[in-house]
Formats: sequence, C-alpha cells, structure tokens
Amino acid sequence: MKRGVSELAYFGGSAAFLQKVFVGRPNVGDRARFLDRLDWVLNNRWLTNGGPLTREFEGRVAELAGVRHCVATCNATVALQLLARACGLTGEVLMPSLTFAATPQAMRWIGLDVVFCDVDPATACLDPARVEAALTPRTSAIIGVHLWGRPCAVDELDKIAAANGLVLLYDAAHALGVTTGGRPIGGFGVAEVFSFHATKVVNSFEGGAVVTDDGELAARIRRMHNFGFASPGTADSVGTNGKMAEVAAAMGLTSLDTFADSVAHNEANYDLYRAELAGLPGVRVIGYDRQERNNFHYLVLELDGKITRLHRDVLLDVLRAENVMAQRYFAPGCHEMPPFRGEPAGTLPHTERIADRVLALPTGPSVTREDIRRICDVVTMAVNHGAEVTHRWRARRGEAGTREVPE
Ligand code: T4K
Repeated sequence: MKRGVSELAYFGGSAAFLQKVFVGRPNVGDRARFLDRLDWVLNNRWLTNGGPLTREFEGRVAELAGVRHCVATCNATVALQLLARACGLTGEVLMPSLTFAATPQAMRWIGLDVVFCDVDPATACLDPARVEAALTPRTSAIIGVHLWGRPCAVDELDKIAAANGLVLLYDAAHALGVTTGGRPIGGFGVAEVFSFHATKVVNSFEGGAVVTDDGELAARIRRMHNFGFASPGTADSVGTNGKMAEVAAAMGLTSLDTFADSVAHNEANYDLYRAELAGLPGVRVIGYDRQERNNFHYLVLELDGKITRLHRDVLLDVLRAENVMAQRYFAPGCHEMPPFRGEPAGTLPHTERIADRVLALPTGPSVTREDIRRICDVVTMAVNHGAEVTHRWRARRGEAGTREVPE
C-alpha cells in the first residue's frame, strides 16, 4: 500500500512490482498439449500450406463466429488486405481513426484512400451519422472496428451500406467470442477479420482470419492467400502469401482449448477492477454490455482530467515507474499519424477526446487478483492526489527539460 505521493516510484518510492506487468501478456494455454501438437506437426512433416491443424483451427473459429467459412492467415493485417482486394475495393474507404494503426495501414498499403469518420462517444465505434456525411462518389466501403471488443452499430451501418451500394467489412481483431443482439461477431457485413496475435485473447503467435458466410468470397480469398493459385502452380488471380503455418495453428488450437477459461478470468479481473475503482471521481472503467457475450480482453480506463486534475499521460508515467506497463490504446488517433495526416484539427472531436483520456491496464490470465489490487492502489493514490502529482510531475519534467506538459 502506498501511504503518500512520495511513496510513488515516479517520485522516488519503491516500485509496486519487481517485474514488469504487461498489457497483452500472451495466454500460453496448456503447454503439454501445445508440445504434443508440435510433435505431431513435426512427425507429420506438413508444416504449412493448409495443413490439417490449420483446417481444424479454421473449423473451430468458424463455429465460434457462427459462420460457414474461415480462412486463416499469417496475421490480421494481411487478412484485411486480402479481404479488401477480394471485394474489389477502389477509391475511398471509410473507417474510424480511433483504432490500431493496422486498420488504415492495411488499406493504404494496397493503394486505397483512407477517410476517417468520428466515433459515437457512447460506443467509441463508428458513428453511422458521420459515415453518411462522409460518403462521396469515390467511397467503395465502410470498415467498422469493434473497438476493445465492443460491437459497432451493426444494423445502422448495414442500412447505410445497402442504401449506397457499399461493401461493409469489420475489423473484429478484438472481438472474438463477442455477440451483439445475441448474434456472434463474425457474421456481420460481407466479412469480418479476427487477429490471433500473441497479445490477443486467442493467439497463434501471429495469425489472423477472414470469416464470412459467402462461400465464393472465401474461396477467392483462399486462392489469393496462396499466390492466387487456382490449381497447383497456376495462378488465376493476383495473389500473395498470407498463409498460416501449422505451428501457428497448433498454438491457436491450444489457445482455443482454454478460451472459455481466459474469458472467465478476464471477466473476474474486470469485476475486480470495477470494484476497486468504484467511486473514484473522474475515473471510469469502460463497460461491456452484460446482456451479451464479451471476451473482456481489454481493461480500459477513461480519465476525466478536469475532475482528476491528472492527465492520462501523467498517470501512464506514474504507472510505468511502478512497472505497470499500461498502454495508450489507442492514442493518438490514426489521423494524427504522419502517413494519414490531412484532416484539419478538431474534425474528429469525439475521437480526439477519447484518445486523450484512455489507458489500457494489464489483464488476462497471467494477472492475479493481488496484482489488480496493487495496480488500483497506485491509480487511487495518484487520482486522489491528482493536483499534487501533476505539480510534482511537471516540476520533474521541467527540470529534465523534456516534452510538453499535458493540460
Ligand atoms: N486491427 C486492430 C483493431 C488491432 O488492434 C490489430 C492489432 C490489428 C488490426 C492487426 O492485427 P495483427 O496484424 O497484429 O494480427 C499490439 C499487437 O502487436 C497488435 O497485434 C494489436 N492489434 C495491438 C492492439 O497491440 P503493440 O504495438 O502495442 O505491440 P507491443 O509489442 O508493444 O506489445 C503490446 C504489449 O504486449 C506490451 O505490453 C508487451 C506485451 N507483449 C507483447 C508480445 C508481442 C508480451 O507480453 N508478449 C509478447 O509476446 O501492438
């Protein structure tokens, strides 16, 4: 327990954790089961190119997502590119700026123009009204992002896409195992993309997948992710190499085996964070709709600096000094990153406001209840003494002559 501001590690106290506690610590799952699978892969001498474990993984992901088809890929960024290409996107694609850089990067990399729309402050996902206002004759698609695993306004976006002849896709990197209106994420729009990166709730080291009910689209993507081959060695379309390796599928299957346990652990963590931080003025744990299925993968705090007198970046520094490696998921908004700059400042006010306030804290199966109590103790100490912490933080920054001080 910290008994005063001077005991915070940032101001010279000892750190709350001897070793770093990370956001996105991988869920390794049952190691023996993984090693069995790995052994099987090596004995089978079939290491990639649509091997049996990859097919099994695809079947299990499709089932979880409630769709007929799944094409597993080397990562979600390539999955987004394959999907965009397979749908024949051209010109402009609309998407939120409040996302991981992969969403716009994937589109820009294949030559599409990215147009950012503001988010609905209630969901932090695309605001359908802003999408409608951004349509031009060059718009070919809408890409929704289920941010932090909280679903987009799928019905409204569907109506806009249908009324304007647009392709509707979802970046569902955060939303495996989530439902909206009782229906699993995976079956909305033309297709959706999951990520199985090491840091995700289900991981395959690196990996991704396109899921869809459209068999023709899935077949096209399957060909495209294998050099465009329609038959061995013969390409009938432009293609790339986006395949998942068997070792990745072995990890993905092992991670799926414990998916329900991981979600239960995440949910218990989420409840404990909420209980520990309840009533702390100006601090909100971003919520999940308990009527739906959630994966509780991201634990996101929103800090109202006017109340706390403590900016998110100050709290981030304070936490990191304690070895709590919180993350600014997601700041800055992508529209403020050099490859995408061009929007006049202030055009995405909700995005900018949220990006300025949010902070992801460690959760997942490797984070214990005691870890959470200690993390919340630091947050509580810093927030309860927000003005003093900010003052001392500024003084230290000023002495060091480093970056500008957030308001
Ligand atoms: N769309 C969205 C909305 C996404 O969030 C992402 C990825 C994508 C698309 C693209 O998916 P992929 O193409 O990656 O399949 C991390 C992940 O690399 C990235 O996959 C993820 N989103 C993003 C939210 O988080 P960084 O730049 O924050 O990575 P890094 O290396 O700083 O790691 C994050 C944290 O995880 C750190 O606290 C350390 C910890 N960590 C990381 C790794 C790799 C571990 O403890 N062990 C590990 O092995 O992007």
